[in-house]
Amino acid sequence: DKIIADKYKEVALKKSIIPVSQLENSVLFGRKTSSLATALRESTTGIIAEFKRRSPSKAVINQSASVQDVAQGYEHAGVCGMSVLTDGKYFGGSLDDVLLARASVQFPILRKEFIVDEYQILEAKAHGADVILLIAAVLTRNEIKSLSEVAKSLGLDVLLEVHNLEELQKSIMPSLDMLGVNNRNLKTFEVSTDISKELSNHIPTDFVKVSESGISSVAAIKELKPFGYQGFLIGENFMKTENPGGSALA
Ligand code: IGP
Repeated sequence: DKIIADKYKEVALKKSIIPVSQLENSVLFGRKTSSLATALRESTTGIIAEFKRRSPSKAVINQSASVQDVAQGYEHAGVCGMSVLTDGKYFGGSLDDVLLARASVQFPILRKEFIVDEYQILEAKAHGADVILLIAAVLTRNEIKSLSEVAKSLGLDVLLEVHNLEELQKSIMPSLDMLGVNNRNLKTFEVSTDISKELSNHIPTDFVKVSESGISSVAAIKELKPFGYQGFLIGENFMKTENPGGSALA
C-alpha cells in the first residue's frame, strides 16, 4: 500500500523524464523475447532464480554480489530463468540490473516489480526483459486484463501472482501464461508452502503453476511437484550465500 503509493509517484516522475517514444526506440525494444513458460514446461527442475539485494522482510540479503556474475552463475547452473528485482527503495534493485543481466545471459529474464502502469511494461521490454510479474493483491481484474494484454502484444510472458483463492478466482483469464502462488503473505511476511498446495487444484491446467518464496530445499520442491507445480521461484536461499550462482548448482 505504501509501496504502491510510491510506485504511482515514481512512474509519474519517470514518464515526465523519459517519454514512451524513447523506450520504443531503444535497441532492445525490438529484441525477440524468449518464453519462460515454455522453458518451465520443458524443464525437469523448473527453477527460476532471483537476484535480490534486500527486502522489507529480511533487510540486507546480499549487497556485494554483482548481477552479471550471479546471472552467469545461474545460467551455468542450468536454471530456467532469472527474476530481477527492479524496485530501488525497498529491494535495492534497478532497471539497470535487468540490462546488465540481459547483457550477460540468454535465458528468460523476469522484471520483478510492482507494476501499476503500462509504462513499466514498456520499460521492461526496453531493458531486455522477457517476462513481467503482475500482483493480484494490488490490481483489479480490469487492470490485470489491460496490463497483461499490453505485455502479450509486446511478446512478453505474464506471471500473475496470488496469495488466496479470491485473488486467484478474480484473475483467471487467457492473457496470462503462468500462475504464481506466493508462499509469503505480503502483509504479515509469514511463509508456508501449504498455500501452494491448497490453491493448486483451483488453477486451470492451461497455466504453468509456479510456487514462489520460502523454498529452501530440494525436499520442498519434491513435495510441491505432485501438486502440479512446474516452476519454483527461489531468491533468498541462493542470494544469502557468498556465491549465489554457484549455490544454484547444489
Ligand atoms: C523469492 P524467496 O523467499 O525465495 O527470497 O522469495 C520471491 O518469491 C519473492 O522475492 C517475491 C517478491 C514478490 C518480491 C515473490 N513475490 C513480489 C517482491 C514482490
